[in-house]
Amino acid sequence: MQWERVKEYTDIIYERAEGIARVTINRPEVHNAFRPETVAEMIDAFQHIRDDASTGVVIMRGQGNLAFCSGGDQRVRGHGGYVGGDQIPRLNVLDLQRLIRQLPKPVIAAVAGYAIGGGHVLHVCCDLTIAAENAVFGQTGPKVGSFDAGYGIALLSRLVGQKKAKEIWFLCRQYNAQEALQMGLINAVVPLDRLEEESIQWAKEILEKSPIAIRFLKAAFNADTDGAAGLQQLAGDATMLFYMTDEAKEGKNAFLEKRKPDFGKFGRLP
Ligand code: 2NE
Repeated sequence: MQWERVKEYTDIIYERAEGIARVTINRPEVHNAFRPETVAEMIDAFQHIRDDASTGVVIMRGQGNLAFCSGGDQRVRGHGGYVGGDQIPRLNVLDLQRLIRQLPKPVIAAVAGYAIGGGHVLHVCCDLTIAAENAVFGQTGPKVGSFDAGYGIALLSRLVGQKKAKEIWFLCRQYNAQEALQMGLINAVVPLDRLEEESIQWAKEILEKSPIAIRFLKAAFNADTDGAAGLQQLAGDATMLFYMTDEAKEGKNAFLEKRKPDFGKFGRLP
């Protein structure tokens, strides 16, 4: 793969090749913990990916082999949130979680090393997770005085069931890749040196499929779990398709031409 840098950032690397976008958290000195600026850059990259018609699948990963992401950077955790250069306390990773969920393209987490704390929730928010044999999964919130009671609870419970999700949060244990696979937390485990290749293979298999079918399926999974926001996503996709029909165009054209719309010419399907 010839990865092309799409945009230059400080804390992340955003590349693309052959219909695949690759977003890498690039802070290996802190096991790829995120600060507000890291998250702002991720949001910018994912917004670009959303509008980029040439991209169909995203691979998200951490720099190096030791960590996918170790959650919020505890060095910049302040009073009421994580504090960046603008001195505003933020939990902007929650915005990123929603963006990953709402992106009309699958996001694959490629996990080498630790996916811990807020980094664990990020992989939970991704559509698929492929782990290297050295991957370690877990939540640390109650140990470090934090928690993510949104997707960190709702989605995790859907994946592994409430008893296991409570164990993960209440005991803050670490789980290896095989344990994660057994509990339905991830999709596959591969040797570390095959993680990249395997993630690309999964992405390519998705890229062979109908983009609109994949888009609707992702929205439907979200509609099942995300309440009105999930329904809105599915409904928005339905509107997008409806706008492509002659029937919808007749409504718009009639308004602009100041005439009564003739919807009678469109048949009604069973
Ligand atoms: C991940 C873990 C278990 C790895 O342990 P180990 O022993 O392999 O590495 P070590 O030495 O702890 O980490 C290497 C370097 O990375 C830094 C460490 O301080 C260390 O730096 P130096 O001492 O070499 O200078 N580092 C690692 N994680 C960091 C972090 N999150 N913030 C800042 N520096 C970090 C072990 O490193 C670990 O337990 N890390 C902390 C995991 C954690 O508690 N994350 C925050 C959870 S809360 C959260 O993410 C959150 C939320 O709950 C709600 C909303 C938003 C975020």
